[in-house]
Amino acid sequence: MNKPEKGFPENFLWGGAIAANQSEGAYKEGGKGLSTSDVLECGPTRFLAAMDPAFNLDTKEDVYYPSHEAIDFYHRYKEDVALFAEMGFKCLRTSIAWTRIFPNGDEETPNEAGLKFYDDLFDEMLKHQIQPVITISHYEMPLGLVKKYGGWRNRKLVEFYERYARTLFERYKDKVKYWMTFNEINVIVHVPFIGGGVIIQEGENKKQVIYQSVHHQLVASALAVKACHEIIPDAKIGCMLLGAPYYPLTSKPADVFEAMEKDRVAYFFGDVQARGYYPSYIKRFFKENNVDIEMQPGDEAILKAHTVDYIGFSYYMSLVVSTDPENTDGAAGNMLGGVKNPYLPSTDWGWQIDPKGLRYTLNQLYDRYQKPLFIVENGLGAADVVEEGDVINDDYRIQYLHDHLIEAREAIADGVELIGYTSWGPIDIVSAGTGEMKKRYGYIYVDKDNEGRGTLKRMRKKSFNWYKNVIATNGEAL
Ligand code: BGP
Repeated sequence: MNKPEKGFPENFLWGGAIAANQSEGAYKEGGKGLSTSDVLECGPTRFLAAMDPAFNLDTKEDVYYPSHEAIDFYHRYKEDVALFAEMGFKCLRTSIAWTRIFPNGDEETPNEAGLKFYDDLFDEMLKHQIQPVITISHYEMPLGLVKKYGGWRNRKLVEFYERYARTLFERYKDKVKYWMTFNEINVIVHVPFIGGGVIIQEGENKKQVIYQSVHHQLVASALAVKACHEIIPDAKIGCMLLGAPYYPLTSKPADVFEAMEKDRVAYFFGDVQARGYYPSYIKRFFKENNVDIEMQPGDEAILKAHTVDYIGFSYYMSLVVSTDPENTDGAAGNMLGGVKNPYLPSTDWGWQIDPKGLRYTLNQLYDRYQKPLFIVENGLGAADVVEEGDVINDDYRIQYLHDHLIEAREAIADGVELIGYTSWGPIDIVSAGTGEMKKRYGYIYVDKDNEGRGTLKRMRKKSFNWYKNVIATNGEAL
């Protein structure tokens, strides 16, 4: 790859990232089955609610579920893809809704209407020279697999996922050359229902259930890598980690060590997916927490043989850890949490803004794995105001993205091999964490509110032309 001293490589994959459950809507159309995201309500506690052993897996009447219509991308994708093309996108990251392809998850044959939808979507992107970058499972899975099998705690899921992945590779082999197996795979440790359709029951050893489910996902991911390499030899398939580095609050050795331990909770996944084996530190952790992973003969060989081609990751913020029990000054943080960093500002949703942390993360990941990196999510969730004449002056978003891209450029100059950047939610979509529409990331505004009211009209924000110019100049305009 051509690496200019201070700039972005040629063929850098500029674009944006969305997910099926947060954008498509049409939750029952084309034979789609219900997914785990279809039973999540709107509100700040929706992830917490899904941690309750008594969590209701059926939709209730008179309740608003944000995924059911979302921004109606299912019907409006042509208009939206044209807007992405106008910005000059080289790629669009989205996910496939598992439930459009296998409505309950355990069918033998796929649903043709679902397959056809993505054929049409990918054709539309390719018509505009936009490469699809596809996540196989982004925070959703068939609800049928949760009800009947208990989600990823069940080994059967490996087989169902492999069938699903193989179906996708066979069908889209000529159209999709960039894949990722599981979105933010490490999230299962923090919110098991979101990451793996797992509900922990009273009295269960939570860590045992979670890491057994994790093992199943890691094997499934490796089998998907294998299948992808067999079926689409010219494709690249990566993992996808939630990247939020931990800093120690003080230079107290205990704090420094704790920050390393916290980082390892996420690195564990990358370590297995990129290096191909369970790292030594996790074995001690398992022992001390009475976790005993049941493996099948051959699992270790599968993990070893089928490592990922690149590391995809999201980056929104850094986090801070303190071993001082008196320090309860918490900061919000995309499911992970920590204490407040006195040196950083926060977004309206309490996420700490740290552009330098992106350069730090890129260097850490590259030092650790020596594989190409792909920033597949980054962005600012903010409440935008529509001014007269449909004008949206989102200078704060431009600032956030600008500052992060400057640090990405620095990381490239540090020697990091970075293949692309897809900012999160280039068009406003449903928030994963809260289900809100008010928490907007887009260059394109969508007229819809938290209660589901609005015309769904699309409007260009100030950041639209800004990003267009960044792409047109391959980052020179920053
Ligand atoms: C990541 C998820 C996305 C996403 C983003 C922003 O964790 O992969 O699906 O939505 O975070 O989070 P939120 O939507 O909660 O602001």
